Amino acid sequence: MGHYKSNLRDLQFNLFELLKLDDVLASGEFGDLDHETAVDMLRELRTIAEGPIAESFADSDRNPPVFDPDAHAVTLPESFKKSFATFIEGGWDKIGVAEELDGLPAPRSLYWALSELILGANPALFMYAASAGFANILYNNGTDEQKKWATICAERGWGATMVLTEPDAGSDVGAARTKAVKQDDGSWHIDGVKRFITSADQDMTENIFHLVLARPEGAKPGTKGLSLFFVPKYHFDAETGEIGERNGVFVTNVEHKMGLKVSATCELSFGQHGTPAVGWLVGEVHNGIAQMFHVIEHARMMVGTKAIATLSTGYLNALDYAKERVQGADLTQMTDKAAPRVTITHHPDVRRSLMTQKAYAEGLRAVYLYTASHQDEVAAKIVSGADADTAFRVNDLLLPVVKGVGSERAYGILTESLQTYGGSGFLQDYPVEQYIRDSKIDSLYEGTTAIQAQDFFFRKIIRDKGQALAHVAGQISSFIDAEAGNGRLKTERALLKTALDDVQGMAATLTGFLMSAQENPSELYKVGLGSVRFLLAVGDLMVGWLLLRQAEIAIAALDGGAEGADKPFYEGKVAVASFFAKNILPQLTSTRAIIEAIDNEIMELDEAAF
Ligand code: ST9
Ligand code: FAD
Repeated sequence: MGHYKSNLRDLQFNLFELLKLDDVLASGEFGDLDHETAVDMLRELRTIAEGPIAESFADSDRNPPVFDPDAHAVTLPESFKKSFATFIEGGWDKIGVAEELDGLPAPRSLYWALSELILGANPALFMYAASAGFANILYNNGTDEQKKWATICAERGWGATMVLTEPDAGSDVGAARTKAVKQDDGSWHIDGVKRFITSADQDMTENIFHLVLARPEGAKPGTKGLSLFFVPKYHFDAETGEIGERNGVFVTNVEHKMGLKVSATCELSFGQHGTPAVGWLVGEVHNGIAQMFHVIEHARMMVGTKAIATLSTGYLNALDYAKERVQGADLTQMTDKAAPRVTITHHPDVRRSLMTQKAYAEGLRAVYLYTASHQDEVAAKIVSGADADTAFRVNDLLLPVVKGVGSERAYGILTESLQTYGGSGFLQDYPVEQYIRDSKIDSLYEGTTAIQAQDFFFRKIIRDKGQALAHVAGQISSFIDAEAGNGRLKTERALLKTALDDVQGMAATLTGFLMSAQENPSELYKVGLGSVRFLLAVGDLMVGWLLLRQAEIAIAALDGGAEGADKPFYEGKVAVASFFAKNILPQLTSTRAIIEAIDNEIMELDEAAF
């Protein structure tokens, strides 16, 4: 048995019972794709995710990629290449991709549910295999000629990267110095050094194409002066795809990392080794940052889902261990030294911990799938009554929640999964220590949590004039008012109401700081001091709400006579929602008080006093 434990039952519950995927499929928007096919896909992918895809997870951590500085080449472990081949040979990389690229369009909720299985089993594999998705973005943004290239890239399964970061341009992408110089033939020469580039070299595909942000000579400073370039590792015949000369883009270093080791993180040099790095302006328009955000939005969703997938398998592994591990007597018999020893699931603190893990793993899964449902017009209408414009805004609003909250909570709660094992959790005999190392990156790349929190408040709430937030808050209010749960969720709905009031209070306080900043600019610091807490609080509100909606469905199913394996599944849904409402949501009241009392003392403090 491999390390990966999926939760197919919960994925199906979310898709079909909570998010009405059958109605979405019945709309005809996704051709012949029907319930049976969707379930078959989930089952089939689960089987290979838990089997051959998960198989190389530990081996490729212990035997990470090898860099040859003379050849500028990265060699991946054989075990990993085998897992990768299984995925590609099954055609799984083409799901969710446009038909023009030989893909299979699918509802985004189904696409992300399938993705969770890979992201939980072997996340780096998903990233190496994302090239058809990258090609799709090139196709959508490219000229007619570039659309042709995109089909070649997808057809031949070339690797792909997103290239923004430089030593002095991390969060501040607009500080990038890599430049682009136009050539007489319409191409561009890219000149500079990028760092931390995921998948920038590997030995699994015949070519790699890089989507690179660079500044054309004379362009303005900041992100708006950046343009997006298509830079292949090898030149190729634009008709046949046949590989030609080596282009002047070379990997010049591979980082040694805490985790996610099989995902090669590379320094990538353009035009530094005597051969020009030739690139082509995507779409022949200078609109690089907006174009790159098409990739970034997808990647942020991917990172959040990766974190949540890892938390889920961490929890399920810990749960299995807890059911087997015998240690100590029942607390009520603690004074009886001869009392029978029990499995640790009998201990209240272990139960508290397991229920916390379950709540975040299942609640955050619901959050990412609810978000995904707003990535399709037809699904959004069914799920929340949102029109196309609102759906777009809600997806935008929730992306930093999926990414920022998903990554922070997963990393934090995975330490509970490790704790469940006692000292054994610290050993490499179990997967949780690797889960923790591999998931730390999720709060860092694709915009750190601080950046997500600022994006959430300034862009997704203030610039949006609160429209998307009001839509989601309206959904939560309707649930609170609707007597959900057949009389059995009254306390929980009251707790949810308090949490909603608290979050709305926090939003009002932060907005107040922003308004006061017009008179006194230092008031803006208070927004920066409160924004991450606010983002996490909204995440808790969303988790609490969606768990309670699930509980409502579960109560109806139990009342309808659910039996067999369904019975404990639904009972667990009711219990976890109630636990979260009673144990986590009340904490938002103190977060609100903290935000209301924010002052600028630490901003005024001399650095020397830190
Ligand atoms: C990285 C990669 O870390 C890690 C893993 C890689 C794995 C690869 C595989 C992933 C799979 C993905 C494949 C794709 C497949 C697709 C499949 C499809 C079928 N939303 O606020 P301003 C834009 S990579 C949208 O003034 P500053 C917008 O155009 C490195 N757009 O920003 C805006 O103009 P306007 C990741 C947004 O102050 C313009 O930017 N690095 C958004 O100039 C300027 O906005 C980072 O993430 C948004 N939320 O710059 C950097 N925000 O306003 C983090 C901005 O007119 N830093 N735009 O609309 C930031 O995000 C900064 O906030 C900043 C600030 C750079 C944007
Ligand atoms: P910094 O920006 O220096 O941040 C340092 C600290 O300061 C952080 O805590 C941050 O939150 C905080 N901070 C910075 N600015 C602000 C601000 N304005 N307000 C509040 N706090 C702030 N990049 C790519 O282009 N392509 C890739 O494929 C890619 N893959 C990566 C893979 C790995 C393993 C790693 C480690 C990084 C990768 N990156 C990639 C880069 C990644 O996106 C950046 O590391 C990330 O955006 C943060 O930038 P930085 O490391 O320079 O940190």
